[in-house]
Amino acid sequence: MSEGYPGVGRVLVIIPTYNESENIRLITERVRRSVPAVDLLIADDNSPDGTGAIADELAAADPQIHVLHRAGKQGLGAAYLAGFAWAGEHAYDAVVEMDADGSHAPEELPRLLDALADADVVLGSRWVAGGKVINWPWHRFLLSRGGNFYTRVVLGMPFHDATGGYRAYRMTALNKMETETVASQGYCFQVDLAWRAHRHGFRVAELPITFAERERGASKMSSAIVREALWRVTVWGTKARAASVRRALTGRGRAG
Ligand SMILES: Nc1nc2c(ncn2[C@@H]2O[C@H](COP(=O)(O)OP(=O)(O)O)[C@@H](O)[C@H]2O)c(=O)[nH]1
Ligand SMILES: [Mg+2]
Repeated sequence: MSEGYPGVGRVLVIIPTYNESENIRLITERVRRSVPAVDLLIADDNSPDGTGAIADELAAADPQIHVLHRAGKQGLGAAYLAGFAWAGEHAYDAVVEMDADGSHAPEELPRLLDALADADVVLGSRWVAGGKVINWPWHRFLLSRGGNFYTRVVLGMPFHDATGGYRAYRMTALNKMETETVASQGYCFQVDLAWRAHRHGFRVAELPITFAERERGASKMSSAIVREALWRVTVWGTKARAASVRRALTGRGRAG
């Protein structure tokens, strides 16, 4: 068990994995080297390539590495929810979301955690000044820029990167987000949590990050994941608009 990070407390970095056998060793090593004070939880969905067994090996050799074995591929959202619950049971003060494939640089983690000292949620952002994406094909670039633009307009959130997956949350904030009602499975999960943080009025800091496309293993991005995000964001936006019209008609202010 680690001592904790100054101004934040005990931190658990959660890394969801599905077929990341070529990446899992390097990413855990980089996290441990960058921020020795944090603990790690690998949430593996019974990867056919044996990622779970490698994770067990890593955990056996290091008391700050833990593994959550899940029955099968159930999506990124479900893996993170299970990880959050594990963090709650083990009395962590904050959790970090990080991909296994090296896209999120562990070397940037101290900056995210420093920002969390004065925030409830920190979003690593590719699309603010200073943010970067390395090695992305044009269709991924368009999808992310387009998706974030649509999300900003439809939900009226001020964030520039609501779909990003490099984040830190205080457990106190996460516990208020009613995560038991989160149904989003794919990357829409990230938008869902940003939307909840926004509506709760939490202190959300958006920090520039450099996102590097994976060099090993395959992306799990699919058209089903994009479709899920599109319809859910549209439904949330429509509901929010209907609610504000109702408030206007009944003569009550936003606070009422
Ligand atoms: N446990 C679990 N992890 C997943 C699942 N889908 C994706 N991941 C992990 O989530 C992270 C991001 O996925 P990735 O395929 O790199 O997506 P991309 O970066 O958008 O292309 C990686 O660490 C994946 O292994 C899933 O269904 N279950
Ligand atoms: Mg990736």
